[in-house]
Amino acid sequence: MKKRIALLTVLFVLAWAVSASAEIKINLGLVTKPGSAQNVCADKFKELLEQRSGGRLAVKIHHSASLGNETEILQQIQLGQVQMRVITSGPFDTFTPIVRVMDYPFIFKDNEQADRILDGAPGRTILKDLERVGFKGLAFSENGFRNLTNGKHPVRTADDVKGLKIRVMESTLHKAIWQALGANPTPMPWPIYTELEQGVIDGQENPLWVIEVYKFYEIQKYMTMTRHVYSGHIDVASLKWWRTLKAEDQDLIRKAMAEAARYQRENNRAGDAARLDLLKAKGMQIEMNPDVAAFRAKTAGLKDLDLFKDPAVKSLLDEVIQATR
Ligand code: EAX
Repeated sequence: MKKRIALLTVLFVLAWAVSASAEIKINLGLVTKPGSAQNVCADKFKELLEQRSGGRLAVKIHHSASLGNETEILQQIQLGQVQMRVITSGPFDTFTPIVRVMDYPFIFKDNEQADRILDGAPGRTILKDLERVGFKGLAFSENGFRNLTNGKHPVRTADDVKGLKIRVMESTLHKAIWQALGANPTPMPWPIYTELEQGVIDGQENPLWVIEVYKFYEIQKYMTMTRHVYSGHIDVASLKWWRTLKAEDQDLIRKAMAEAARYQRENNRAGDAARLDLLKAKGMQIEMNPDVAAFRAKTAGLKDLDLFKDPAVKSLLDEVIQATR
């Protein structure tokens, strides 16, 4: 026992020594807890970057919103107080509207289409645009396709959503989606377990991993496989900080994050079938074949709203709609 404590002490001291001697220290902020999709990507990034730089670059992960909520961390990144983060794309849209294209309802049929667009020219346009507002966009990892859960009643078609108080991300587009569907959308930062438990909100929408990791099966009886939005993460650095780095280090970071993002997407997708089984076993009543056409019809007009009036945003949306037909 004593030996083990001594060994642990040595390991901690070594770990500190490594990061203390690191030339570049990177604080990476997350709002999610360990085991979450964002954390899987961040952990892989840390591992790859520290290994490849021989510890010259070190990453400290601040999870569970210990640095603040989504919007607050993005502001810290703009100021260069925090260097990096992995975050769901939704809350970016109050900083720049172009991210609404990737969160547009029912735009991607499947994972392959999402990869093709986000790893291709449209994805590069989105990452580049982020520089206007102080972010260096590096890669896309993912949350996955979002599904609706609620504690009131089964939802099969869009009309069943009417009047449900649904928590949405702090995103103008996501609020508009649920308004169009006839729900009563309430924007809130993450996490939201207590609000669901206390009935402040009736439901929420998120991919399967979230419903599992955050144990929503304890407090939400009904799930509907709406897959209404493909929810990516945008993995970013502070542009202010990025410009202080040598090209060689930028390259190390860019490559490590691209690889971590690819790893995380595969990891996330590989787990989905088992997650669905688990949620069923936990007693959730799951509607596997909702009337998606009805959901689509109610949200089809969103592209004509002011949300998409910026010409660059509108033209990228049209391009992606064409490319995913
Ligand atoms: O990434 O806020 C949200 O609904 C996100 O999807 C959640 O933090 C998991």
